[in-house]
Amino acid sequence: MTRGFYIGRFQPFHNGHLNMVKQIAEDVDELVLGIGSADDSHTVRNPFTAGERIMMITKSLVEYDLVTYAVPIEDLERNSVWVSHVQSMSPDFDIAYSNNPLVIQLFREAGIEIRQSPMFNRDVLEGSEVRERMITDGDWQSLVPDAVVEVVEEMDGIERIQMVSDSDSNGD
Ligand code: NMN
Repeated sequence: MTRGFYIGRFQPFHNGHLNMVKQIAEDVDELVLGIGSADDSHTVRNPFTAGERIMMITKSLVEYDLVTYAVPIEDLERNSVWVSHVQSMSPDFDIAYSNNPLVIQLFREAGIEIRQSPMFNRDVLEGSEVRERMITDGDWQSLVPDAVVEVVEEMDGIERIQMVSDSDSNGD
């Protein structure tokens, strides 16, 4: 039995993430999705709460034959203890997945196997692209699973991200 750990901010969970989960599913029996920066929300970079991101992930993955766990991971001031913090919040895992250079470095130093994929770069680009389209009334819906459209609409997410973008104090 192999369990993976895929860490990301998932702001929002989009088709690049979904493709990544499908790719990781070929390696593992179970997958933990670590919801990074879980304590942040209501900013342009992190508009959605951990709970809202859990809904997006759970509803997007319900149709797939993979056991998944969504675990919120708050940010810490100390990078040196972040991997221990992750381990203290997550079910045990064998392989971590990320393309974030800091995340890769921290897991490597902790002696945990870390795999990256060229697709992760696309993820980062798509996350900011999805948020930009949400702010400018563009077509963000085609970049995310249908379940995410439903969750964002249910919580008036577009109104929120446009409001925090207007207030212009939290941009990245
Ligand atoms: O690759 P992304 O989508 O940015 O996700 C990585 C996540 O891991 C982010 O939420 C980031 O804040 C988090 N992280 C936190 C620490 C810390 O709290 N010291 C260190 C490395 C990564």
